[in-house]
Amino acid sequence: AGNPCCSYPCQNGGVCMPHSNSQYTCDCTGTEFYGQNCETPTLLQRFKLLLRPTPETLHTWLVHNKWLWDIVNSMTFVKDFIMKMVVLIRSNIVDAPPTYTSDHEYITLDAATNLSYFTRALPPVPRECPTPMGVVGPKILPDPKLVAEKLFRRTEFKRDALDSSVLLTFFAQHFTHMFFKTDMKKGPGFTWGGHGVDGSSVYGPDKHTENLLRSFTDGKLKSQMINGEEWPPYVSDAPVKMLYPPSVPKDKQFALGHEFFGLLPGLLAYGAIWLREHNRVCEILKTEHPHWDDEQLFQTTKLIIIGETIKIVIEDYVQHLSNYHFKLFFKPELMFGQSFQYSNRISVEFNHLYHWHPLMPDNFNISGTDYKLRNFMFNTEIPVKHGMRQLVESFSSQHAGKVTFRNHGAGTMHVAVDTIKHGRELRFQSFNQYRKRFRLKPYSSFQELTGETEIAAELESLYEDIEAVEFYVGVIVERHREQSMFGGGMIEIGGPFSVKGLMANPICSPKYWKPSTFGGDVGFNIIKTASLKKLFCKNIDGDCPLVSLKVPQ
Ligand code: MNH
Repeated sequence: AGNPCCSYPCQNGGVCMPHSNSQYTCDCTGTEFYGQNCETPTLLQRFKLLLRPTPETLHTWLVHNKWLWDIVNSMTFVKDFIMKMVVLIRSNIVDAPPTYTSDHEYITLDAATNLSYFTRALPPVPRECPTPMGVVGPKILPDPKLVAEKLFRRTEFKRDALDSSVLLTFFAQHFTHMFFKTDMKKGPGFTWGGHGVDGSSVYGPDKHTENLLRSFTDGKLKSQMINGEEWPPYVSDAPVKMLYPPSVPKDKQFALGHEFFGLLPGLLAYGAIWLREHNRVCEILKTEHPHWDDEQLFQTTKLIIIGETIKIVIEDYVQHLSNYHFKLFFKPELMFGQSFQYSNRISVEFNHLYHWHPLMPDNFNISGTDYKLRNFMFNTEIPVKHGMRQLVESFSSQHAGKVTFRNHGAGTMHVAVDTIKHGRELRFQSFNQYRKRFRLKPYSSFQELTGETEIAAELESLYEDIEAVEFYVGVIVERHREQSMFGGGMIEIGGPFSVKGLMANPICSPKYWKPSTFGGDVGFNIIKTASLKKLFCKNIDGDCPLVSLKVPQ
């Protein structure tokens, strides 16, 4: 007899325990449901279900009724309450401490203690199950290359509906590579990252790299002046491990916090602007504390840079992605005294859903010159030649692609294929299982999933059963919500991981979040007033350039 848990009989977050006689029990503890399959709500839960608006309704409210949100945004008590609820409700959906890894379909202590694992929101499908998704769908899933060709390859460039700019694209890539770091030597379920916003995209993944990037004077990082602008040092001056192709000479290889950040001028631009900001903050702290040594200036500036990062991610980046009329804000005090764990673990599902390669256009226009991706990649001359001002203005003026079906550029198709392969190797449960895990209604038809007919028909011919659609395929081809960059799955699964990762940072905890940690009010205020616009404007000479995550009309 097979494993009865392969059919996922336990509902509402109940845990399935198989017995030797092909029977099972559902552990409904803490779910507020009971019954054989945790299918019956308790009286209290029944009321909650009646009163709680669906995620779709909430989204509709948040992207409409601007007049109402304008009032809400002006009332401190009301907006504080809403922001607190956003953080608490979203982060409650993420298990802390972490529970699962990709190596076991049950809870292990390793899941909590072994930091080389990405964690898992849902455990893998047991190996002995009849099909890759449990009991439903084909025994052998369709060829990943075929799936990518039929569903992902860009036919024509579709631009993002919110007019996101390429500056947004590179922000997403630069920011998330701080914590999405698959350790392929160990396998797709493992990571060499620090599980959160740790500044490693600027300072490197370890102490050794950090020391190579430091100047050891006044807390500053090594840098060089080219054409009157501050840029990162070359590898010859800061011999960190970087992955450049042989075509880039050693004396043209910039040294950055992440080994891949030589890949694209947009990543180099963000690397350089954060480096400039670090060195700028060092000078401010040195004026404030003339007696501080290099070490204290460096360490305190690093804390400020992490604070600025979180502030900008919430108030500029997530604000843009969400498109809500409610103005999100960074206020760690809101969580004090609430039940909230200041620890975070990156899940491999979060990594997969963040493969937003459709954001990338096929060519890049910098001040009138069109570069094909092929000539843009690993081209370290471009940033220096055009300068930071032209880069940021050009990125702000070019449209990003729409994260949807048939919009992966040729240069990133292989990444999509790998993502599908990894999802299978890690035995990801189906997209519908993840919808349920994150409090969404599972789809009942392919049409309902895509909101159209052509892709729905392709999907059906590939997967046969709606319950067998894979996770990554689901989040990409899903019908978008109104006034949104994504479908409901991307938002409701990604949102909790994102909010938890930002607010569970150590600097947000009561013993850290006070002026003295950041060199007094001067440092604390740098965090509290940070914005993407200021980040660029304070670090580019002359007038403030155009800095926008949205292409101006
Ligand atoms: Mn991208 C991983 C290429 C843009 C997010 N990306 C990878 C990998 C390659 C790659 C190669 C390695 C994965 C593999 O093959 O298994 N990515 C690119 C290229 C571009 C690019 C050539 C632009 C052109 N990537 C982007 C953008 C995002 C993004 C934009 C948006 C957030 N990429 C990811 C994530 C990973 C990844 C997330 C996973 C990283 C990891 O786990 O190590």
